[in-house]
Amino acid sequence: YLNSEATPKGPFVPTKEDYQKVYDEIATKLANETDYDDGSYGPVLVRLAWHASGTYDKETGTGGSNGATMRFAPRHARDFLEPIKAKFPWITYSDLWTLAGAAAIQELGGPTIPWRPGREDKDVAACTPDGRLPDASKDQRHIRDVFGRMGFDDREMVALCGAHALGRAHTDRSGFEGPWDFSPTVFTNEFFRLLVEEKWNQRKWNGPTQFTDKTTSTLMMLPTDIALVKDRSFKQHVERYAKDSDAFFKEFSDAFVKLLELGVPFQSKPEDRFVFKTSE
Ligand code: ZEM
Repeated sequence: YLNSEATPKGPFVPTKEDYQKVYDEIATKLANETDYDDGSYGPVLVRLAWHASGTYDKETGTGGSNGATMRFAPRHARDFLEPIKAKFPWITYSDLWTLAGAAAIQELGGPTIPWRPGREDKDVAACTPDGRLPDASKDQRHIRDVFGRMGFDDREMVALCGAHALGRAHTDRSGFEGPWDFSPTVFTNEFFRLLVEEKWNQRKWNGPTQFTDKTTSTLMMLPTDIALVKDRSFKQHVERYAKDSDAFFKEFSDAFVKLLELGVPFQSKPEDRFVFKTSE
């Protein structure tokens, strides 16, 4: 064009406003596409961000969201985000997936999740071995092994598991079935309240061991969820979060921000994190 030599363009460097546009696009798509599960793709976006990040190993520094190596595994959430990646091709998958998890938490009524970019996509060789994510049929020792490997303490482990206020289990995915509470598309401390206040019986069915609430027999808990009230140290935090929603929101946010950043070699500082505006 006319002035192309006079106005050389450097590489596109996205600003906070550009990332807010990606956020807004995710929020709009979440609001428009309500014909999925309980009416929102939000929970499955949160799960994608968690799975992408939860492979981190602090000893070897491997795994974590940097790399987006999970893009080689098909997922509902991935398909939901593909058109957004097409519209904003400059964002890496690993940044997009974590941003989408943060956006989903905020859009579903949860706490603010400050977020910063800086993840790169790597090829399949960077994939971590299978088996780094937790197994729901296990107990508190397993929870401590897996989340300890990522560098979390008991308090953070319990806070993070509070994400099970959102979404449900699907027999065709994990073998487990049902939602954890009565409002699976709203981020609340209900998961903890139900763990403390409800009586949980083992469900009689052909599927894997899971628990159901005595009052309605419509909700479920995984064995790892029940482990949170069997273990004395975990239980203290469950009881605290059941009583104090503000403490849960604050401590969940801190732990989720940490989760999404595990193993990422940021150029930016923690104080440079973006706080995205939630949709009206
Ligand atoms: Zn989950 N999770 N998770 N989790 N999870 C499921 C669903 C969801 C465990 C687990 O095995 C399962 C964290 C911790 C742990 C979410 C977020 C987070 C399901 C059901 C299982 C089996 C999957 C299905 O069938 O669709 C175990 C064992 C965990 C630790 C001990 C943490 C930490 C999370 C985020 C911070 C979410 C949002 C869902 C719901 C997904 C959906 O599709 O609705």
